[in-house]
Amino acid sequence: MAEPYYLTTAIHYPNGRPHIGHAYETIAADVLARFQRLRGREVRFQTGTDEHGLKMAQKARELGRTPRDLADEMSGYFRELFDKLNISYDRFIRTTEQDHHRASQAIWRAMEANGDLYLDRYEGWYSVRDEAYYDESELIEGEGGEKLSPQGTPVEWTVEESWFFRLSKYQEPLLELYHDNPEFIRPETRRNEVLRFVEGGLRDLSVSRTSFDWGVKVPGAEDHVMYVWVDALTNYLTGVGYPDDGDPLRKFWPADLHLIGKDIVRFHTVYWPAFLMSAGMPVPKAVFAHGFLLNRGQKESKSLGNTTDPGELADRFGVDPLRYFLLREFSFGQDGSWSPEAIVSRNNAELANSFGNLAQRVLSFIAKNCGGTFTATAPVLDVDSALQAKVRQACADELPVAFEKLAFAAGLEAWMQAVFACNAYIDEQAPWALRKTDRARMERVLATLCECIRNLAVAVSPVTPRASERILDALCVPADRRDFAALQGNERADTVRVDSPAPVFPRLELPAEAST
Ligand code: ME8
Repeated sequence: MAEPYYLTTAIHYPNGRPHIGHAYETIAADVLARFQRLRGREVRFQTGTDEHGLKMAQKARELGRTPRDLADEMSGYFRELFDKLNISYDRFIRTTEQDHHRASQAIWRAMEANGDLYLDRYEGWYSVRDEAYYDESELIEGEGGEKLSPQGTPVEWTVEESWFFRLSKYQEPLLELYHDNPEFIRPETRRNEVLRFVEGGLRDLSVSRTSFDWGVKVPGAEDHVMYVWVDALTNYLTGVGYPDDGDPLRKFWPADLHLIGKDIVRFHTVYWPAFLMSAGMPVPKAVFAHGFLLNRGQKESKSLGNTTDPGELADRFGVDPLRYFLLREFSFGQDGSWSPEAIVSRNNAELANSFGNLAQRVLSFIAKNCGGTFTATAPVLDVDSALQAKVRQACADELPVAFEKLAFAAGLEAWMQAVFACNAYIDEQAPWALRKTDRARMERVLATLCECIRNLAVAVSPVTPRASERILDALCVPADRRDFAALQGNERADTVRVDSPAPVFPRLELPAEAST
C-alpha cells in the first residue's frame, strides 16, 4: 500500500489578482506533490482561496460589490492561473463552501467542549491588512510618526465583544511539541523566531468579531463571526472530510506538510497546533516557510507600478522554464530577486543549451541516422558505465535526497552536473564521427545516452512536467518506467526506439524594451 502524503499551500486572499508570490508557493508545492507521487506515495494536494474576513469585506465595499461576488471573480483567476501553471491539485478549496463552514463550526464546538473558549471584551491594536491584533510593544513607528504593525501596515485601536481562545494554556504543550519534533518548523531561523515568541509567554487570542458578518457564524452565538484565521486554518481539515471520521481523514491526517510563506509562520506553528490540541486532533507533521520574491530587489506593489501577472510570465517564457527558474534560482526558504533577464539566462544556459540540446542532438541523430531504432550489441566500456553511474547517482540519489529536504536548488544543481557530464561524453565519443568508422560502437554510445536522458527527464519531471513528458514520449518510454523506482539498479536498455523527436526547450529572447 502506498504511503499517504498530504500537502497543502496557504490559501490565498482573493482580494486582488494572484501575484508572483502566489505562483511561487504553489509551483513549489506542485513540484513536491509530483515528486512524492513519483516516489510512489499516495498524494493529496490542496490549495485554494481564503475568502472571509474584514479585508475581503472592505475591499468589496470599496469596489461597490458584495464580498461573495468579489471572491467568485478573483478565486476564478487563481484557479485559472494554477491550471495554466500545470498545478496538479487534488482539491481547490474555497472557504465559502458549505463543507468548510461545517468543519469550522465543528472545530469550534470541539474547542468549546474542551473549555478553551470564553466570552470577553477585546481592546487592542488591530491591523485590517494583516487581520491580526498586536501588542503595543510590537508596533513600529511610520515615517509620519504613526503607529504601524511589525509588517508596516496601519493599525487602529479597536474595542469589541469577542470570544477568546485560551492560547495561554498551550504554551508548555507547544514548547514540548517544538522540542520533541525539531523538524516541525523549518527552516531553522523560523523555528528560532517561534521559540522566542512562545517562550516570551502567550496571551489568549480573540477569535470572533461582531463588527461585520462576512465569515463563518459562531455556533450558538450567531451575531459573531469567527476570526478569519480560525476558519482559514481549518481548511486543511475540511479538505480531508473533517469532522467525518472517514477514509480521507484517517488516511491523510495529520498533514505531512503545510507549505507557507515566512509572514504567516506564527499562525501555522502557534495558533494552529494549539487549536488542534484543544480539539483533540493530531498536529501536522511539518510546516516549511519559504522566502519572499522581490522584483529586481523590490517588493511588488501597485504604487510602484511593478506588479507582475504570473500568467503573463508563463505565456512569455513558457510554463516549464518559469517553474524551473523559480526553483533553481533561489535557495528555498530565503528571499530571492527575479527579473526577466534572469529567467532568460537560466533557461538558455541550462534548459535550452544544455539539457534540451543534449536530448535533441541525440534523439534527432537517431531518427535521421538509424531509422529511429536499433539494438546495441557492442560491449559496454568503462566510460559508458561511468557516465551511467554518475547520471543515476544524480537522478536517483542526490536529487531525491535534496528534494525530500525541500532543497530544490541543490537537487537541480546535482541534476545539471549530470547533464554537463552527458554533454562532455557526447563531445568526447563523437557518435557522428563513429557513424562512418564504427557503427556498432556508435550504437552503444547512443544507447548509453538514451538511458541517461531517460533518467534526467524522469528526475526533472516534477519541475518540468510537460517537457519531460515529451522527451519520454519521443524515447518511447513506457508509463511504468517514468518514476523513481524505474531509475534503480544497473539495467541497460540495448534496444532503442525514437519517435518524432522535437525540440522542447527553445532559446528565449528578451523583448527590446526589457533588455534596455
Ligand atoms: O496570507 N513572495 O494569504 P496571501 C513569496 N490567506 N510568497 C509570498 C509573497 C511573495 N512576494 N507574498 C505572499 C494569506 N506570499 C492567508 C493565508 S493560510 C490558512 C491563510 C505568500 O494571499 C504568503 O506568504 O496574503 C502566503 O503563504 C501565500 O503567499 C498567500 O498569501
